[in-house]
Amino acid sequence: MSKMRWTWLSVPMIALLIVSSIGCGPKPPGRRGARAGGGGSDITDAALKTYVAPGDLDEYYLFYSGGHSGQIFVSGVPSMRHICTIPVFTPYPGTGYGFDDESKEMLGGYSWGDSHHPGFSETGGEYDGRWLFINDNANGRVARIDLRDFKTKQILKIPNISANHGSSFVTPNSEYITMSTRMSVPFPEGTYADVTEYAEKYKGVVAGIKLHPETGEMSLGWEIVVPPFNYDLGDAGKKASDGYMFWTCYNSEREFIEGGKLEITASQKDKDYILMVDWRAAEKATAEGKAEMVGGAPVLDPEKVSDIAWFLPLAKSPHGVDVSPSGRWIIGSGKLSPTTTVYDIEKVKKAIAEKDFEETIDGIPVLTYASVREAEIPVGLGPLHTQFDERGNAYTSLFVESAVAKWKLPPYESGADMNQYVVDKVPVAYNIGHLVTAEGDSITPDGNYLVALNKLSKGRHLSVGPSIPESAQLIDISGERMKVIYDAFTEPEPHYAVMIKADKLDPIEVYKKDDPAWPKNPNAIWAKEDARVERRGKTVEVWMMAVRSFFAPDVIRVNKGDTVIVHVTNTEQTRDELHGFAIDDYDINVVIDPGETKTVTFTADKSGVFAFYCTNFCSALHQEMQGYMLVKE
Ligand code: RUQ
Ligand code: CUA
Repeated sequence: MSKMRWTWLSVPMIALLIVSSIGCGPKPPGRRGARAGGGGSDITDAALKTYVAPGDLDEYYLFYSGGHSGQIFVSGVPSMRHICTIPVFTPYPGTGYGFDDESKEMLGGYSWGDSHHPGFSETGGEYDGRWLFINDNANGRVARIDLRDFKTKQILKIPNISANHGSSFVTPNSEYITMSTRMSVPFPEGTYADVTEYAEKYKGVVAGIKLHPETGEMSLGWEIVVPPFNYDLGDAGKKASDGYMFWTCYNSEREFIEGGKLEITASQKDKDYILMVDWRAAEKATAEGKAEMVGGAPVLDPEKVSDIAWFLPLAKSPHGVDVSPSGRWIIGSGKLSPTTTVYDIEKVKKAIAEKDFEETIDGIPVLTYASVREAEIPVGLGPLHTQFDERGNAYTSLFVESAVAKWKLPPYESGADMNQYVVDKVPVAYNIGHLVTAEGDSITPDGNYLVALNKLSKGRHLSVGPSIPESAQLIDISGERMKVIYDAFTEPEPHYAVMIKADKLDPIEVYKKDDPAWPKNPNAIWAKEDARVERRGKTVEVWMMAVRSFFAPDVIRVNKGDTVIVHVTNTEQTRDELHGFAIDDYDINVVIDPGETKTVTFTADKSGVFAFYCTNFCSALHQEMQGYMLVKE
């Protein structure tokens, strides 16, 4: 059977074919044999649950971080089909991102980023479908994507943050997103101090990035200088814990011994911490002028300003910290411990009120572990991250065990054997990092799908040589037992992902002419008569129109050494009628969506005749959509 013929087969027929293919019947030709590690799934059931027929749409959008690709990948769930890539921190010729003046400026001279944790804007603790935020672990940045047009609109870089990992977690009404230092460096930023002075001169910083309630515009709210630990994962409190932000941290040994291997030196003590910040208190202290300006940022010092930050002791070398949908339970996972710790925010508040502290580190009180801990859950080996459903279950990824553990949130019977609360486990292929449930960071998760973001795919796909994609597995969590139902692959390398109901997003189809929702571009032209070339001294400015299937003007005459500014407007108002504007040998590649205007500025530094053309196949006469730039010596 050819691949083509699958398209007209109905779902029951496919199911029948698959059923007949297991057991005695032959396998569908062209498919390789099944591999091990599928989690014991029923193939027919899996096929029915994940098959989205041609023309049908998925139930959820899944936004994967793209890791060191710097991008975001968008897929549909349950089909797991890749739909598009949203370029964020890295130029992307496919959409012309990083080639026009505006996006080039936004990239700030960096050619990559390391995107780890996407987070949706929220209203009342629910995903509101307005914006998506994502951190850059490499260059201390965070970005905002507008979900009306799936485009990156802002990249914010702030001072004093080194390797922004514990980001971008969003508070329940999108007041703030988090940023934090993963690798402590001398403070303030730019100071030189040898690693032998690590304990005293190096510092971590955590920050609250304020969001404009209408536009989502990000700006620095405040920073807090914290001990030189490594601040890792974060989460924002909600409901019972609204008003707090949490970050795990490792290397509370506060040392960096040259040649000493951090993996060993940072695991000497048996406990590290979760840093908890009261962001309303930090906001108030900053407004009252208690912050000092350091490197251009308002920085609060817990040695001088009290009641803004606390430490919760946690099993050593922790990774994930996750807040349950009710906000009451804070889950911390120490990757070297076989248990996950549940804290009760009510007990935390009581311990703060009673000053029930073990000690104080650099002005930050450490709450007494026994007073704030609710339970330790024996989930298994190498717990990293936890997600939730709406039925009181938590799902923790186990890196070492290569599995997902499902367990019950409190209440627990006193004195009970905690093993009974770990109710199911499913193996994943292989070595899971993050995991995500549908709307899993909101106050009302959906509890039907979970995606395991695995670190190693080890050949569960056609071989592509040694540079291997990443694997993601779709898991059905609607029943008692979890079932792996689909394997998908992405470019390197998703860390976290977030999943939102498809009907919460309503992206535009074109930029409508005169739509007040979008800022008017003063260089837009909508008629051929307005197309023109103007020269001012050594600058040549072009107002160009692109429409099926020509450019106006189609000849640009310049002299070698001129500065050339081209504003291209795609005047189409029809969905999917994109045009491109590329100039041969000039490394120019602009893509203009219907109704959009983009500007590109360059120096005509090579003389000769250079063709320009449309890169996006737009009509039967797409090949004819071309012109010339003449550069006179
Ligand atoms: S990380 S595998 Cu979020 Cu960067 Cu946990
Ligand atoms: Cu316009 Cu191809």
